[in-house]
This record gives sequence, C-alpha cells and structure tokens, in this order.
Amino acid sequence: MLVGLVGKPNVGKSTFFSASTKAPAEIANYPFTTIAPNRGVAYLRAPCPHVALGLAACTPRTGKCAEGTRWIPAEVLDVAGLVPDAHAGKGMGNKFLDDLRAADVLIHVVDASGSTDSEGNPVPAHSHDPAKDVEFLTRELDAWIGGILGKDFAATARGITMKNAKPEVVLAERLTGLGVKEHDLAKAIAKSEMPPVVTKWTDEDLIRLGGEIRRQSKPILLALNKADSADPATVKRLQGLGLTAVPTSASSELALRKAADAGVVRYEPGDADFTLVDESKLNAAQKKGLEQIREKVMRPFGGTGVQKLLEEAVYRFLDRVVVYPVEDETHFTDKEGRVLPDAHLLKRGATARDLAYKVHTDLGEHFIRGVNARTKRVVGAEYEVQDGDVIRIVAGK
Ligand SMILES: Nc1nc2c(ncn2[C@@H]2O[C@H](COP(=O)(O)OP(=O)(O)O)[C@@H](O)[C@H]2O)c(=O)[nH]1
Ligand SMILES: [Mg+2]
Repeated sequence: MLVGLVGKPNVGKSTFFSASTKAPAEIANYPFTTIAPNRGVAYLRAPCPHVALGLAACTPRTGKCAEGTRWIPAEVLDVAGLVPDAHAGKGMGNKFLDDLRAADVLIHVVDASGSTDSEGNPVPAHSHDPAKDVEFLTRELDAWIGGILGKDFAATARGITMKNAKPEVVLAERLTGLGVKEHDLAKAIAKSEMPPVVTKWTDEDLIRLGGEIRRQSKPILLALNKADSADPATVKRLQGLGLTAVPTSASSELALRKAADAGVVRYEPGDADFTLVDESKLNAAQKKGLEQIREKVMRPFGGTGVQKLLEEAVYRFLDRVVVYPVEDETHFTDKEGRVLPDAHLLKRGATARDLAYKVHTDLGEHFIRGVNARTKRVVGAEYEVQDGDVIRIVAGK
C-alpha cells in the first residue's frame, strides 16, 4: 500500500514527505528540486491492543508504541512536480506520472497561499488561484490514463471492431500497472457513456474514461498547504470543491518534529498543540518561529494537518484495518517473545488467509486455521478480520 504525494513544483511536497517520514528529501524554493521519486515510511496511529489485553507493554519490531498508541508503518512516495501538459511530456511530466502507477491513493499538495504560479515559480502571495491547480492536476491525471488507454488507438480500435471483441478485454492489459482489472474498466466504460462504436472514441472521450478510472483507482485528497500564509476565504473555498481537503502546514510539522527530537518541545504528530520543554535551548528567532506556528497553524487549524491527512487517506479512503499476527496466542508474542511484534494494514473485508499471505506466502498457501487471540476461538480461512484483531495463524508445511 502506497500513498503518493502529487502537485506542481514548489508547493511543499518534499517538505510534507520529510515531515511525515523523517527521510531526507531536497527542499528548495525553486521548481524541480525532486527528480527521482523519494520513497519513505510514515507512521499512522491506532489504539494498541496491548492496553485492552491488560498487558503492561508491547515490543513492536517497526514503529513504536507510546502511551497506548501504536505507530504503524505506511509507505509514502514524493513525486517530482507536475506542470500543465505534463501528460504530453512537459517538464518530464510523463516520466513523473509513471512514477505514480503504484500509488493507491493520492494526496494532492496545493499551495493554498497562492504564492506560486501554475509552474511553481514564486509570485506575490494570494496572486495565483489554487483552485486552478486542482483543476489542471486532475485533468493531467485523467489525460495520462486516457493516453495509456489511447496508445495507437486507431489501429487498436479497428482490431477490436474487426474481431468483434469487448473493448475492456483488449484495453485492460494496458492498465495492469495501475492495478485496474477488466471488470473495473468495463464499469468505467459504462459510466463514461462512451460512443457505442469504439472507432468513434475521441481523445476527449478517452480523457473522460481516464477520469472515471482515476476516480476508482487513485482517489485524491487535498492538502491545503502553506495554510499558515493562506487567505482564510481561499481555504474555505477550496474546502468546498467536493474533495476531502485538510489545511496543512508541512513546514510547521517538520519544524515541530525536529524541535521534539532535539528535546525542545513536547509534540507528537497529530497533536493539536505543543509545549515548550527547555526554553534555554532556544534563541530568540527560534522562539519566535515556534510562537508563529502556534498563532498561525495550531490555533486556527487545530494542528498541522499532516498526520490527520495521512490517516484520513489510509483509514478512510483506502478503508484499512489494523491486524496483529502473533505466533503464541496466550502471550501474544512471536518466537522471540516479542509482544504484538507486527501490525498490518489490511483492506476491510480481508480474511484470515489474506493476513497469512501478508505475513508469508508459505503461511497463506498452507493455512490450516487461525485463532483469535482475544477470544481464543478458532477462525477459518474466510474469517473477515476486524480492526484491532490479534490472530495466530496455524499452517502446515
Ligand atoms: N509558508 C509555508 N511554506 C512552506 C510550507 N511547506 C513548505 N513550504 C516551503 O515551500 C517551498 C517548497 O517546498 P518543497 O517541499 O521543496 O516543495 P516541492 O517542490 O513541492 O517538493 C520551500 O521553501 C518550503 O520551505 C508551509 O506549510 N508553509
Ligand atoms: Mg520536491
């Protein structure tokens, strides 16, 4: 599962990425700093089952558990900036778009302060309408998918007509990289009201079809970034576009995480505020910077929005539940005695066998039964795992 960060250059994608993954990414106030995509791991919060199970603590292999909150790894991708006509190759756009193939959900990072033009060049604050960026980027994504479908279209369409084939059967192959299946494509074709004769499909028809596929396979959430310097009316207007839109300040999140690491503030990602721990470590400028974050971000928006948006993308849009596999259902441990060692994000509706496969292919293939460690009840391969489940998998060899 992969969360992709998209947007034009200079909106704060790499800052958002660094803040959420703590992986270094080049950040600069000029376009095209990022060329190769950055891949990193962010951590999402979930209530840790060790509390309800009456255990003193747990010992995660990845992430951490603090004060009853478990931090669960999820992959994030920071793609280079996309400009208008990216799908036609502008600014290496088609290469950058291809980097997005594997993403399951997209966070479109928008410069809500309107201080960058359509190509990401700095302009006076509030002089560019960010709603235009939402429009162009959505259209670029649609045209990109439309272009994948429409490669050598005249010949392909003739072939489909001659063989009297179903277009989805022929065209689905082109979309396997996007994780789109034949029946998804058939559904999208029906929904897009494509002309009945395939040879009559125009580029515009294909873009419309691309849009339908994009809505199904790459849902978009908006990060209204640079919210600290945005006009409140603009933020409100962007929240009314019909997409999930969260005001964010990626640079504030990055500053707070660094300050927390340095022991200067107490702050956990997602917190609505922070507290100063050691003022003596701060110079006047740093103190002022933190005060500004409180005034311009925490107070008006109730947090930096970064953690909130990631969790919204994964839990709500991708509909993931958290499941904990163990090898010993009495002590909730693995072979090494680690308590609740792993947490997996599975799609709601996933089964015990799906969990087994996620742990190891062998476990999935030789699945015998599961044991719900909370109730000690045996569960079958088709048992639908529930959020927070702790499951032991018993497999043959
Ligand atoms: N005011 C403000 N500036 C930000 C914020 N996030 C990022 N920036 C600045 O925006 C510029 C571009 O950031 P970068 O992450 O490199 O953008 P990218 O090209 O989209 O990856 C840098 O100068 C950042 O410091 C924010 O929340 N508020
Ligand atoms: Mg960047």
